Amino acid sequence: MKVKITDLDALIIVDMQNDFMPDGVLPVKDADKIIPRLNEYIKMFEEKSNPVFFTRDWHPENHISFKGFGGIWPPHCVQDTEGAKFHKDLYIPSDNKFIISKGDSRDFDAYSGFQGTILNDLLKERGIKRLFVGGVATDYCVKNTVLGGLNLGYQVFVLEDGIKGVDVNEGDSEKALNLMLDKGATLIKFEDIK
Ligand code: VGL
Ligand code: ZN
Repeated sequence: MKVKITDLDALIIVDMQNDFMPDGVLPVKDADKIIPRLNEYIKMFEEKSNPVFFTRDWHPENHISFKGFGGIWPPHCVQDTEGAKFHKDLYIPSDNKFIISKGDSRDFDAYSGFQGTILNDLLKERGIKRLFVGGVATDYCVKNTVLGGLNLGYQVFVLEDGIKGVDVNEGDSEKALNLMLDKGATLIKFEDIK
């Protein structure tokens, strides 16, 4: 399947932060391996003057998703820490890019880039109808961002060569992908885009 990028399209790169990298506190296996491919997508969208959105987990240090504060996760992506920064090799365009912080208040967690953010408003303002989503983790924030986009009426493409999952339970990422596809998302890879 070939997909032509038009001005209705936006790229969403989910949570490519140090804490989710293989040597981070909440490691996603091989998360760093998708960076070169994600950079190719980012440069392609930049060249075509399409917007690129970077979501990031941006938690206070006593966030409810953390063990000891009611959650299941080790403390991760605490605001203004090294672990919350994007991986140093991730290419961030200087123009037409947006950083979307989520999970930034203590009592509210957000796996979806749409939850509690202005992402949908920014997309609507720009007339965006189709989303291309990559990043981590397939079974948490990618999944929920994709489902959120579908629910809001966007056509959503999942970058199959640009996602990695945490798989707390074996098969979680595969299940998550199947759910996204069931709900109407389409899998694509870099070669499918022109
Ligand atoms: C995520 C677990 C906890 C993610 C965020 O970005 O997928 N996973 N917080
Ligand atoms: Zn989190």
